[in-house]
Amino acid sequence: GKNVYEKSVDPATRAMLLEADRAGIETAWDRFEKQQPQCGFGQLGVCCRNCNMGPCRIDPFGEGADKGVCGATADIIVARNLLRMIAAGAAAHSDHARDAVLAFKKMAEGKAQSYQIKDEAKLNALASEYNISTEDRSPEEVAFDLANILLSEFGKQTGPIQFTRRAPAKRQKVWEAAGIDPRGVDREIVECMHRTHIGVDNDPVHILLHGLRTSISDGWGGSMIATDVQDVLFGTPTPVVSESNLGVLKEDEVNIIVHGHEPILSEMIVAAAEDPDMIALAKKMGAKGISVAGMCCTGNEVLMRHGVATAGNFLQQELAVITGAVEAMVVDVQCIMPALGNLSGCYHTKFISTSPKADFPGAVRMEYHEEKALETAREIIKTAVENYPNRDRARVNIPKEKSACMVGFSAEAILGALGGTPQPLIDAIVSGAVKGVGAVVGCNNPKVQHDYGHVNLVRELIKNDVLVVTTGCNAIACAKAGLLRPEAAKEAGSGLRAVCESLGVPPVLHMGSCVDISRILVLAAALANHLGVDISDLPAAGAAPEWMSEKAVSIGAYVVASGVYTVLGTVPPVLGSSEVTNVLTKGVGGVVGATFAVEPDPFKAADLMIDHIQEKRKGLGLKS
Ligand code: NFS
Repeated sequence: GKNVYEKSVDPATRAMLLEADRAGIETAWDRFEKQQPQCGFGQLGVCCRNCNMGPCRIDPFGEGADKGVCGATADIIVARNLLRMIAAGAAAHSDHARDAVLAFKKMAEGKAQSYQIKDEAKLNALASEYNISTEDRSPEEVAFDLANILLSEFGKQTGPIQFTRRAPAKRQKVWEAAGIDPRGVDREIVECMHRTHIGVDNDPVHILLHGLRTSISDGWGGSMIATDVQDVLFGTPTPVVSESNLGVLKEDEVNIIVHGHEPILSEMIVAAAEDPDMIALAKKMGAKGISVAGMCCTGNEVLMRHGVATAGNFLQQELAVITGAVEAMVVDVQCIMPALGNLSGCYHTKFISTSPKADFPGAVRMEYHEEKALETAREIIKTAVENYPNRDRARVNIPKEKSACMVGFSAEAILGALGGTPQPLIDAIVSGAVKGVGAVVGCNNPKVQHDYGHVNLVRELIKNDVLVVTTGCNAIACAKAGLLRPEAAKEAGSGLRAVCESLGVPPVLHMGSCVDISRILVLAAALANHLGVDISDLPAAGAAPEWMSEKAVSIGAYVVASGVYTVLGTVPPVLGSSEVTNVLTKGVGGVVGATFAVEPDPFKAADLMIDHIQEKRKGLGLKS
């Protein structure tokens, strides 16, 4: 197998992988190795299990079966499978959004006392977007109306979804012309499942167009709703300084990790951890205090809003437990490895699952409901604190690595830093000091060296004066590599460096969790509208160097559907169909003005993005 150096570029990760070996503990990397060789049919996307005449698979070498029992070709099977991935990803983001809105509604009704309206200005801005009157009404009354109208976006039968109107008018026309302007969030997802049932939609292009429509209902629908409601409830992020990597775990404090995606609970955990009674209890148990750290996107949510340190990204979740210093791993939904159950059993860590939707083997269930949010959070903290005496000192091994980071760059914060208008950024782009914007996002994947693609792609972009905006596990990789510090401007080209130094910001701006890619869309729309062009005209490109989740597939689709060329670092399961591959890498450009590319080498991926940015600069009449 690979050695720890080949597995990750992150020193803390390498240290913990060595520790895992010493302790005889398996991780995702070991399980990945046991899966080798992975199924070639699956990799190409040519197996179909959508009905019980199958499973069917197409022979990629053209010698065996070239059709499934129903007659579906490789093109049909690959397209259908991709559509189901988009459906699952859009469902995950949008169902998260639904729960955020339901919590928001309960707050408005006075049924969820733990929550308040933290950003009234944003509440009012959203109300005016929806023509909800704010005059002579309490914020809660406004919030109640807003909650109901946001909830209706999910079940709408005819469009438009209101937030899609935030896209430039030209973009909306593109969607209408292609017949991919979404009608309702749930409707599009349900239709994916219907179309991919045996004997329904069997035209690959027609299937893929519905994939774009569904993904738009995620990016400009579900994800955007999640971001905005969470901002109203918990505050819109503003720049804040924090720390990242496993070194944020404390030798002498109760360590609680919040992992998953929904800030609805993690916000309460962060609040409850500051309760003097809880801190007193921790001291009674022999700890110096209580320390909360984040993981994955729920970590990003509390990092962005409160500067709560992040312990790491997706592939580090098991490693956190292996430090032997985590009293509780508290999870909600998404990107949580079921392996954590067994693993926690080998340590003193309590693996606590909280979502009514997500149970795990080996987890202690402490189900969480909005009505009693803070109460449940307190119980969880108490469980963690009381677990502190069970920590086995001999097995504690916290890597020392941690890096400072400046985070909290919501679209509002970025525009604020620019003086309330995108004009200074546009000026910098026009002058060529900043060549363009690169959006780098997405997961970790043991198929590739952990964080290698993330960090190298971003470094290469900033070196070439491309301002980077980041979310998700890429943002955490950048934080750990020191790229989210204002001093990282030294690694940027001279033009970008000067711009960052004058503003005191890093060359890589952390915009949040994966649902917060909606913030990137809002920023792109602001730039395009200010210039009077479409998003597809902007000198901008996207990338997901280490993606793995179905959510990432939906994201890739809506970023392309929004007009942004996107480079994937791991190969999607579509190569079994030359038609689907051609549509994604070429044909879709004629429909939405952007395409996908696949390039595992981050240096070559950066070149592709920079070339694209230069081409768009030329289109706008800007010098290269
Ligand atoms: Ni995005 Fe966040 Fe990470 Fe990937 Fe998972 S945590 S929602 S899906 S793995 S970036």
